[in-house]
Amino acid sequence: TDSMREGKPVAVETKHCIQVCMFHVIRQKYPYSHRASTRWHCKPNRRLFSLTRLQHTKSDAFEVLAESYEFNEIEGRCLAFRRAASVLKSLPWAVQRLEATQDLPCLGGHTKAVIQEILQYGRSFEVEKILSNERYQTLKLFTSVFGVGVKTAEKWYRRGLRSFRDILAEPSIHLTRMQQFGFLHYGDISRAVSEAEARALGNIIDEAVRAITPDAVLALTGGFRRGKEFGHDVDYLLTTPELGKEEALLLSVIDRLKHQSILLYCDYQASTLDMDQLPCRRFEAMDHFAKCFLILRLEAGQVEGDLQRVEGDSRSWRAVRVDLVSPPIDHYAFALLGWSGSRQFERDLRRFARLERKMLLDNHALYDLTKKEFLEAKTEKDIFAHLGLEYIEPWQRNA
Ligand code: DCT
Ligand code: MG
Repeated sequence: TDSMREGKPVAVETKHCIQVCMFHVIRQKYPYSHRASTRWHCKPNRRLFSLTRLQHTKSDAFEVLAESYEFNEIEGRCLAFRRAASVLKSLPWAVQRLEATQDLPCLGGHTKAVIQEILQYGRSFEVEKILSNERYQTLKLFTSVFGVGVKTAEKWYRRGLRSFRDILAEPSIHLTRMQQFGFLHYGDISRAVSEAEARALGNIIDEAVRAITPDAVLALTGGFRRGKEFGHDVDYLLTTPELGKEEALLLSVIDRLKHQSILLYCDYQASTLDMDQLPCRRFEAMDHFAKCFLILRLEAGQVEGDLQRVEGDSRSWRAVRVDLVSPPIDHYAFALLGWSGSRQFERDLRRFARLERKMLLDNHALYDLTKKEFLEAKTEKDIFAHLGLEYIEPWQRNA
């Protein structure tokens, strides 16, 4: 980080802080205006997709490889491909020759072989083989249902089930409530949510929150906070300045949405926050804040422009997935940083904290292992400062 402050490229300095550093390096090398930068992550993406985006399926070659390893529960390789994809995405220039990737971090031999193949033949035979694999196709289909994870998908696949029709016609399969609603609203919730739809939902939630607690704190998080134009859901944090009242606020908001008849599904999870159990070392573990996973009904009239739906769909509404998370106000900054993502950015920031700073960071807190104490933060800026990192805006966290 010292050399980072001096403006020297440090992306290859250590393996631990690659992604965090990549952003700083790229920012210093390629300065851009604030307005332009909200789209900054999109442009290089598009250029990259001309390299690794598979024309016929519109998916990303590395994402397919990562997913295939995820389905085979080979976590290390899965993360390696996600990290490689993320480094390539953060480049403001298109890779045209393999030599150009020489000094980039996180690109292993396997990744480079795939890049070389794509540069040479315009396709990756390994990726094409995965895409035509029946198990991959089936797991991809099953895990696209809300409430179905890799383990369940695998179980169904092993039983010889290959389609939604097979699952729904199989009397011995007992779907969870979440899966039932996942199937019921499949067409809607597997369709991307637009920025305009996210904004409309924001208005609805804001109105509900204000009616209950006028001084409540409500923040859009997830991909939309990072400036993405589309997402798979809409994520919000909501809390109150009055410590201990946040859970009641969330329950009242849910109640209000129910009375407005727009609550199609609600999976409420009460808070299990216990400071004695922190810090948590498992990244993938769900945090302990009170939260709910919802499916809400969004009316066309509430959205500026059109609803995202298939042609010929004459309904005046669509279903949208919404997550509401309610941390106590003294954990708010950590929850905001964690829920703003991206997942890859969070993973790398945590890794940086652990390996470079001997600190444990998660959605709840930052713990200094040397001093053996929790470090307080009111804002995200405080957390970056504790980590000795320059603050970066959410739109720069699209790793
Ligand atoms: N997150 C978390 N703990 C979870 C789930 C998510 O800390 N159990 C964080 C990581 C990213 C962020 O919250 C939002 O999660 P998603 O909605 O899955 O991702 P996204 O970046 O908003 O992308 P999408 O556009 O697909 O919703
Ligand atoms: Mg999201």
